[in-house]
Amino acid sequence: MSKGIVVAVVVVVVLVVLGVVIGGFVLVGLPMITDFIGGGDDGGGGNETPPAANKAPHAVIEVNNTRVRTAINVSFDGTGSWDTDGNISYYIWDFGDGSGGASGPNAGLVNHSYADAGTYHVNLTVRDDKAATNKTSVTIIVTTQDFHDTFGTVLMSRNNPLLPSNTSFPFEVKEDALRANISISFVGGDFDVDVRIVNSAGTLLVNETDDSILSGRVDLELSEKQLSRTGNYQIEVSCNSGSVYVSGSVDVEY
Ligand SMILES: [Ca+2]
Repeated sequence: MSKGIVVAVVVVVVLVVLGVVIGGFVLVGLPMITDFIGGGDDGGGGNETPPAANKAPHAVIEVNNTRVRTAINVSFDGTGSWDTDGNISYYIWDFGDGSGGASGPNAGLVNHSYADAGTYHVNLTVRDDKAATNKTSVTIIVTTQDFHDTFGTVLMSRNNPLLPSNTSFPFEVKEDALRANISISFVGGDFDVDVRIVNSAGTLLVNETDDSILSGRVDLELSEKQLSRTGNYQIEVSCNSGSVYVSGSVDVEY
């Protein structure tokens, strides 16, 4: 074959292949086009591909503290909520205390404080851009400082026989106490003191020593478990050496 014939054959082959490919597209494309047009004519044939159904969003709450005092702001963050096929367009908060709540497209991050102690169920409903919703909740325990007392200053001494070498301060624990914070301050020379806390059955809960010079301080926290027994607890302070002034405070939270 001459070069001219070879080129001609190649061109023909290419054109045939192209024709098949284009024809294929046309063949494949045509039914879709006719179907589309036909769908309009007959008012909705059974062969239509329905629009993808909207997927519901997913509500998420993050909170900075699930146990707070009354009047302390809690930060509620719903901005971690998500929607796989759209976006969160609206947030609705119910703080569970009968307040008006909070809502709006920008209410993803809100603060709220509680006036009264109690257990509150906070609900967040999120709405996506196609009006589908989802709800989640979190429980907040609000406590109040139900008992507060201070001890007057007592001078204790191991050296002076006219002064006591130990003293004790009582405080009452009622049912459902959540936490107690006890703070005891010492002012003296070179002293050594012991602090013991015993419950109403006489069981020792805490034993701390402070052997500071001039001033010292012992801060103690009793847990809900340590406060499970009701009645009069004692803070017992004894002076092992030197002389020292003792004062302090107790807060029991419920
Ligand atoms: Ca969606």
